[in-house]
Amino acid sequence: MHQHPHTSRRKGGRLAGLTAALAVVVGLTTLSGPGAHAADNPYERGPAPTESSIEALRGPYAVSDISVSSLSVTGFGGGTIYYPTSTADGTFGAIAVSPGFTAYESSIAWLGPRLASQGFVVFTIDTRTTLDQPDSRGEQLLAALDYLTQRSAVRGRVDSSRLGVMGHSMGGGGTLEAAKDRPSLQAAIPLTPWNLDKTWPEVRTPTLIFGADGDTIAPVSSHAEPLYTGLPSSLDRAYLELNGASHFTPNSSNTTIAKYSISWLKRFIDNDTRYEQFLCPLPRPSLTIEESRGNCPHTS
Ligand code: 9J3
Ligand code: ZN
Repeated sequence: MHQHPHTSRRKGGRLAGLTAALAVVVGLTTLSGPGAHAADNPYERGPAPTESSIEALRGPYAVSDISVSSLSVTGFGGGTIYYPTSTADGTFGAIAVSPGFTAYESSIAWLGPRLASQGFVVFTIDTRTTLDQPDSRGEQLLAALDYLTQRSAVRGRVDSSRLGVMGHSMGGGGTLEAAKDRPSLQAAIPLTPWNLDKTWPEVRTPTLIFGADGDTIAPVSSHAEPLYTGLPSSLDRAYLELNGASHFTPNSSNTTIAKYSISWLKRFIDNDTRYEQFLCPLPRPSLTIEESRGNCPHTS
């Protein structure tokens, strides 16, 4: 329980009251700006969000990047680490992102700076071969997270207890595999996922699945929707079906994917309930959302 100075004050005189009030003002001033931390949530990063701040092309943090050669790692194909440049806010939660079948890191690269600028370390990866299947992509996402937290140049900036996974198509199928294999993951976001396995009762990681109404490669009726239904009904889970979208919509900058992904990652990796307003109640069908499902309020 967090106690504010004024709640613990007893009978102090007028001067004591003023001193306490001044201390509060000085404290607030010191903590203002993008580095503001709420005393009640040590994982909160950045200013209070608005609809426009989660839709913006860039968030409040300037971003740097490091290229990781496939020759310097094992278990995945290398990639690019995007991270907030400043060290003033301490560590950040982190995610790894996998591309789909036959595709390269470049196909999901837009998520790197878009998510990192909101206060995450984001590792967009290549797989060992572009033909790797979902179970392999899941293992590679976990190998990338292990590299990020244990060996990368930015390991000191990452909170290794607050990690998540994302991926497109077979990389989205791999996202579920990674969550199944490592229940300590705090968030999972499959994008127009493809996986032949529709049963996921083992998953304990809050999962947001994006489908695309016009997907003919991984139709929602045989992939995204049964994958969502295959998650435990007791899990914090959501399904958002993009309107007027295709299998490849997640391969370019997309504000609907970005705003709900940022909200999900903030809510579950940072425990940041300031973002709950964008997730619950569920977004209603609109020009951008064909259908939405999920539990509200969240339970974790
Ligand atoms: O990663 C994907 O785009 C999966 C869709 C696919 O090509 O499946 C065919 C086997
Ligand atoms: Zn549907």
